[in-house]
Amino acid sequence: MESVYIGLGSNLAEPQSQLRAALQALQALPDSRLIGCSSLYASDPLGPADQPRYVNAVAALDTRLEPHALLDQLQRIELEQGRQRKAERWGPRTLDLDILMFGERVLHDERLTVPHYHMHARAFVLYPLAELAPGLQLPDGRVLTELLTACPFTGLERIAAAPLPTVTA
Ligand code: A4P
Ligand code: MG
Repeated sequence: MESVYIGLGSNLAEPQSQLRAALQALQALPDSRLIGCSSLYASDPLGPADQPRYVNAVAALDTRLEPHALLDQLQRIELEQGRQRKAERWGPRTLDLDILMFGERVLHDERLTVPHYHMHARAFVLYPLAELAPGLQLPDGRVLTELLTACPFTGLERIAAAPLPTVTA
């Protein structure tokens, strides 16, 4: 089993319900075990400002799936929850599931960049991630505590407790 962190985001069609439904879908993934989820956070949109605020969280999953097989599963869940891919970059969406970290792996191909390319600078990723894995280190050696120091909590608001029991790494 490898330890994976998944970023969840939604700003359409009842975002909190979208995240809870996504967690149920993650719980049902083959060859995998959902370990926990952070609190839910409301966050100001990154990208076009004329869209609703997001709800974000991070989930921890242990899996025997390979990274591309996991990505296939995440994209299936996004589609099942009504995700429409539009041309506009960073536009509104019912559900976005990003692979933030996949064990110690560093991947870069046409479908997958791991660690996720902007995770190190996004408050709506780093603060929920810190609830699950406060001692986390990125494959390049940077530690989560350092990244948090450089990333203010601005625009973020904790709005609900973890929808699942959390196991701290
Ligand atoms: N892809 C590459 N690496 C990965 C990865 N590690 N995990 C590819 C998941 N997918 C990965 O993604 C585009 C392509 O990225 C996929 O086909 C996959 O092969 P997408 O989900 O179709 O499109 P996207 O999410 O709009 O693109 P992008 O650039 O990944 O956007 P982000 O970085 O996900 O940002 N503001 C707030 N407050 N909260 C948010 O959650 N999210 C976004 C989207 C913008 N603003 C936000 C938030
Ligand atoms: Mg995405």
